[in-house]
Amino acid sequence: MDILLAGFVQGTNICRLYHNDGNFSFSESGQSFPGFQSGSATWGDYDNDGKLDLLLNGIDGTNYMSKVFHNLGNSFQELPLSLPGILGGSSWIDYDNDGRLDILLRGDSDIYDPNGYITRLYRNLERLLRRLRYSIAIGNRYQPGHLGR
Ligand SMILES: [Ca+2]
Ligand SMILES: [Ca+2]
Repeated sequence: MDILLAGFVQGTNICRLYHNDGNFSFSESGQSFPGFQSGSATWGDYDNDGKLDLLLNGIDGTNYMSKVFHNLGNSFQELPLSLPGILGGSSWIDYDNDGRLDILLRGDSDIYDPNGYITRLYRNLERLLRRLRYSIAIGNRYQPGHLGR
């Protein structure tokens, strides 16, 4: 099993994938991912090709981000999605049980906006991730009118 290591290390945000070489030895894979902190990294095979893809969210130092990286086997390719960047957590979940992993984002999308705390579900339509027409409000920061963001 390999290791993904992310966070704030010696003044720098990192996100590094280490390959398990066996015998308790790991080597850096050389894969390039944006460094981030205050977020999450979750593996899931959204396109059911047998290779785990990567969902990242957090802050890269100045910007909030949420990104999906498609596993091509020997490399990863960022999908051209426009997911809102958030501080908080994200996860793969097949909420509609259609065999395709969907995305749940929950966290703060704008620290200066009192309505910035969001929970959104994105449905996986084949290779397209489409935001559902509703948001789920959680926590104390929910405000009416938040729906549809
Ligand atoms: Ca995959
Ligand atoms: Ca699904």
